[in-house]
Amino acid sequence: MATTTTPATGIDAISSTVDAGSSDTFERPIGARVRRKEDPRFLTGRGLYTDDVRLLGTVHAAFVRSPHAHARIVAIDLGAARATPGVVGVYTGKDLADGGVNGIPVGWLLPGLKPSNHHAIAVEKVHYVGEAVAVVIAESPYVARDAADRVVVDYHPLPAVADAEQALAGGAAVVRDDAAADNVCFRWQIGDAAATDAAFAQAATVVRQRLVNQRLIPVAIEPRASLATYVRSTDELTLWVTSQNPHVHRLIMGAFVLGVPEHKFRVISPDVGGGFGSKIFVYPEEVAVAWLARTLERPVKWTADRNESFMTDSHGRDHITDAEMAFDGNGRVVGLRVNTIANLGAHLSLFAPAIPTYLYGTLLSGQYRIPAIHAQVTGVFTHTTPVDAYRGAGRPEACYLLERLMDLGARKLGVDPAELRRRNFIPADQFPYLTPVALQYDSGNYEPALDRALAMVDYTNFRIEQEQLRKQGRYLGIGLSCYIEACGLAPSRVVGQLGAQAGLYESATVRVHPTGKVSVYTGSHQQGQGHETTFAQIIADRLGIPIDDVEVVHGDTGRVQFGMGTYGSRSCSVGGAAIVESLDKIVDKCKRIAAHMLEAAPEDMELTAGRFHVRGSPDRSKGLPDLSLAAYLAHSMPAGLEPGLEATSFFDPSNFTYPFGTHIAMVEVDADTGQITLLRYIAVDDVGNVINPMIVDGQLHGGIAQGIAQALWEGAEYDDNAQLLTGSMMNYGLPKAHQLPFFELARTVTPSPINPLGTKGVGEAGTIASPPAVVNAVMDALGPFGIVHLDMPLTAPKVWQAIQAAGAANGGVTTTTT
Ligand code: MCN
Repeated sequence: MATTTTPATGIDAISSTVDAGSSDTFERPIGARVRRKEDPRFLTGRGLYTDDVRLLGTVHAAFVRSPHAHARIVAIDLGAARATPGVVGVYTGKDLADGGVNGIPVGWLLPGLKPSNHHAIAVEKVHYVGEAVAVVIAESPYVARDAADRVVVDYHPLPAVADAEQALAGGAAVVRDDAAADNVCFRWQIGDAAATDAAFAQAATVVRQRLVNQRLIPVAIEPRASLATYVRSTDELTLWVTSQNPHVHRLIMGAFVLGVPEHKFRVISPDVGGGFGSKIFVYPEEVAVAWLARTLERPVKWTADRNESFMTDSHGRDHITDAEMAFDGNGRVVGLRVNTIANLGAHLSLFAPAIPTYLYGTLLSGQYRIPAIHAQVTGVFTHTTPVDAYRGAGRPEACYLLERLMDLGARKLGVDPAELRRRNFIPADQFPYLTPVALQYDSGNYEPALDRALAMVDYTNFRIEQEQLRKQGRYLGIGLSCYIEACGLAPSRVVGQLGAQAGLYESATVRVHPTGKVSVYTGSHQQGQGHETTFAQIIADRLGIPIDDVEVVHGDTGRVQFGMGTYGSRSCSVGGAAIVESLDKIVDKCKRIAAHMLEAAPEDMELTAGRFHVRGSPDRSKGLPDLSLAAYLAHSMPAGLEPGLEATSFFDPSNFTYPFGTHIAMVEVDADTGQITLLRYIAVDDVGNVINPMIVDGQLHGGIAQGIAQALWEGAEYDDNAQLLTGSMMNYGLPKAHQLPFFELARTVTPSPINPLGTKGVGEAGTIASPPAVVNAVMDALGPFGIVHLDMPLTAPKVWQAIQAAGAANGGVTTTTT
């Protein structure tokens, strides 16, 4: 069977089988639905998570947390806690500061931004509910918890503010004494204000909408945890921690917070049970645990309980936006004006400044040709849990805004929403495409994805049926979302200029052992994305060896070279590309050794299905084990070639990758109750070449579920005193499987030219695309009531009230149920 090779990359397109050049055929691992290698251990309870690590002599930490959103700490009485049998010690923020622990820094600086001083344990003041005030160390976690309850803190409560708009109003409580009195952390803008004003002045039609993209709380199955141990004799500190990026953890904690040299500090992040962005950041608890292990010279462990997770894991989203879109007489978008207030919480979390700016404003062109865009963002401190990256991070907010405006525009213009989008798509022959908000899209072809999705949903017939059902008092709606996202933030040179305090490359070492088995050491790390399988597929595909002969090593600074970790859907396209570069070096060396053994010229050697053979002579060949053994025995190496068979590469991409697609939601709204039923969900995605279609589908399933949940159920709520009202599973609306329809998935394939695999990211696509698809569908269903917009989450009471209000406005007719 012939290969299907994509000219842009040279990588075989999905689901291919190649002729091995002999009678046997070699199933190409890339593109195959390989079952996840890691699943047996996860499904049988044999995963090793941070809390599973047991060290002799471990003591346990429990944090005393503020019940107030804003208060001065007048005094702390530690006496009763210290006197509790089994307590080893009790420590305050002052103890840590006196012990040389610095504040946690910010990893992305914007011009004029003044970072807050983020102590691991509060000193003098608390700034949000749940902030740590003291830590108790005891022989058991139960004693530690009980003793923590015996710490008496004398607080002087101060006025607090949770809402970002209210924090900007005159007379609002000042959040931070060490920041601006107006609670503004930064003001940032992108695009051309004058050109946008001119476009609006000429526009035939303008739609305007205030949009609230509500605050979300990441709820990973595994709560955050840390365990540290210190060995005095070797001066080595080891920290096990729930981290998506252990090297970044080590660098920041070692160099900036604790003052521990990197070569004496090992960070291990074993299995991680979900992160969704929330485990990228350096958190106060792990700083305290590491410092205490060193101070006490005993292993110290802390595992968050669920309430602590809700209060202290970094939250996501929380934008209030005034958005306006201008159209010409032909329904072409001529301008977009955006003014966003972004709630940052009480402290600047590690990458917080980047999320509502470079990961949001730069995405505001979407799939469309928009000649003039201007966006302003005001980052605001409030007395709430810090806000940072959460699956999608800025891109869902941009997509939601654009796709809601597209639907509002369609309604006002009287144009079909699919047609309006099609009219404004960037044409396929315009790539690479430079947007007015500073990004250059690598590749794209938007119409086929839209066409496919419309065909799958039978759009034309749906519209006919929708009309008929409305006459019977049934309100069905359909919603489109044509999304784009930017994955694999890069290149390091550019992000450095934009304020990133880190590079954004990825590393990989491929080590072929003497017997031909392979270990790959990757700087990426998994929290459920299946890297142990997909990375093994990349190696097995190239070297022609069984997937089970490949071991993927990650998450340990003591074993893996410096790497940047997993976030921004980068691991396949950046981490995978680093593996490919190392494989190139391995293959090159193998060819030279094989040529030497076969008495041929290296340039005449070819690799086919695991055999290095002389071109045109498949029988004159050597397999990988022959060559690796030869490389390690080194009895007869080609002149000038060193023994051993391993290679390291750092891949720094020249650009992001830009996956895209069209998602369509179909809903029915019960006008009597406001209840929404999701009837169908269709997703046509383009993530370039695909390594493992099953894993890609799984990533989309999870992402879509999270996005639907934002649209319909989830939302963090604070009261007027900045108390978190949704602090547990009882009152935070996580999605449940029975609420979700079967997801109907399809793909188009437009390879990315900027990495050797031709892949684009998929980890966040579903979360980005789905909220506007669902909200657009509900608004479409509510069209007959004259309701044009409701903010997420679209809970039944909210929808019901809107229908009642619309009915009252229409003379008391609320529904037309027969
Ligand atoms: N993949 C593929 N072909 C492609 C693209 C990706 O086969 N064209 C595979 C990759 O090899 C990888 C998986 O799909 O196994 C996801 O790859 P990628 O899109 O590169 O994303 P990352 O691996 O970098 O994962 C990060 C991304 C993000 S940013 C969040 S948030 C997220 C997500 O992935 N959090 C998750 N998916 C998650 N899935 C789980 N189960 N848990 C989380 O916390």
